Amino acid sequence: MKPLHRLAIASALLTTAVLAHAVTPSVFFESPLENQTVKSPVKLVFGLTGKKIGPVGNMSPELGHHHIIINGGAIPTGQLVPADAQHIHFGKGQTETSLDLTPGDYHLTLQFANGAHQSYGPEMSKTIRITVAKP
Ligand SMILES: [Cu+2]
Repeated sequence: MKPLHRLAIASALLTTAVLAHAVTPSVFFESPLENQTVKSPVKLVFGLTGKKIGPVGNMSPELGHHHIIINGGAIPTGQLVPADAQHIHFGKGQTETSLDLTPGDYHLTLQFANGAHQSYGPEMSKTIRITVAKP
């Protein structure tokens, strides 16, 4: 094989590897699943790709922490995620939690936000519907 051909193949392989890693950042629920019926306390496991968990106060655009919004929805980009019973912050970098929920239907939103709790927007959120069964 001519050296130039070898270079072209190496370059093509490198391009493929780089494209494979250029994932769109997103969050998702590893559990529970969409439309799942669960029992309280509900164990939630958060998934994240394309960004990393970082400490509160670090404003790197690559970093942030999870939030759970109960029966709310995604927070617009740049807007502060409230801190109340409906909006739970995981500023210690937690990737799972357990929620006490009374029986009924819920929308749970996982929202990623930066080191100042400013939302990364709907693109970095995921909403699922679950039903909490009677004990
Ligand atoms: Cu926060």
